[in-house]
Amino acid sequence: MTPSIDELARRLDRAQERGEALEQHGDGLSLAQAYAVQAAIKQLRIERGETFLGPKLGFTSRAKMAQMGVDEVIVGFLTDRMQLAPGSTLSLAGLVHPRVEPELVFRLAHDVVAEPGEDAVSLGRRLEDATDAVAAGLEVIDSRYRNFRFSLPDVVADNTSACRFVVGDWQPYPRPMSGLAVSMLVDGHQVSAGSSDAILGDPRQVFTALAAVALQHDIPLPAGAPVLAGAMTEAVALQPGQQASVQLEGFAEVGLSTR
Ligand code: OOG
Ligand code: MG
Repeated sequence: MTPSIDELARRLDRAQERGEALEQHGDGLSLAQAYAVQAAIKQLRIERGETFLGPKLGFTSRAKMAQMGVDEVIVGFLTDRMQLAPGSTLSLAGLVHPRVEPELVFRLAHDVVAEPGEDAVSLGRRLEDATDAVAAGLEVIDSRYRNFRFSLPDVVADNTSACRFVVGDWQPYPRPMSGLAVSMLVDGHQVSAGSSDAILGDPRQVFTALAAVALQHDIPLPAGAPVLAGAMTEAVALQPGQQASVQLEGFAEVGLSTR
């Protein structure tokens, strides 16, 4: 028998809490069911006292799509417990196989609610108009599936591998965001490099991309939300005792340590 949405949510939630790897669900799950599982996990976390902050996008760059063999933009959720201050030390105990990746983070100044019948272009424009700040950031992702392998519905159900994130200094938005060089360093050595244009050809495209998924899967877009735009390079495995940081042209370096 196929497990219910609630049962899948409980299993994935437990795996996220304990850092356990599960078998993939494979083709048994539709994308709509996967977003329902993700929403049920969000509800469980809210019931435990976490605060929903905002959405994160995944697979907005070719580097990430190629690394993971997936080719559609996905959206997950961020909570206060996932956020770490810049320069924090993250214990990798209790994580399955964490990886780090460089992110752009936009901030919504006010709630954005879709009008009845509104399309993604219009909602995307309103999302960009609502954005008052942008920062460099990094995300620690950790798939709860064995060997970091999954189908598109699998990874959506697992909250798009979301685990922890760090946001650097905010700068006012609008500001030019196209063609900014980015590199990720681990212990001072460059481990990946790219450009902000890795995000959908131009990072401003994330607003329409987010709007499209938000309209289809009922994703809330609240005031103050940090919006992770999706990694600009492939992700790199993290080990205890490392220092990882992101250098984005025009922004202060932002990083974390592991233990
Ligand atoms: C899914 C997470 C994707 C991004 O920035 O593309 C993501 C994964 O790679 O496991 O967060
Ligand atoms: Mg990411």
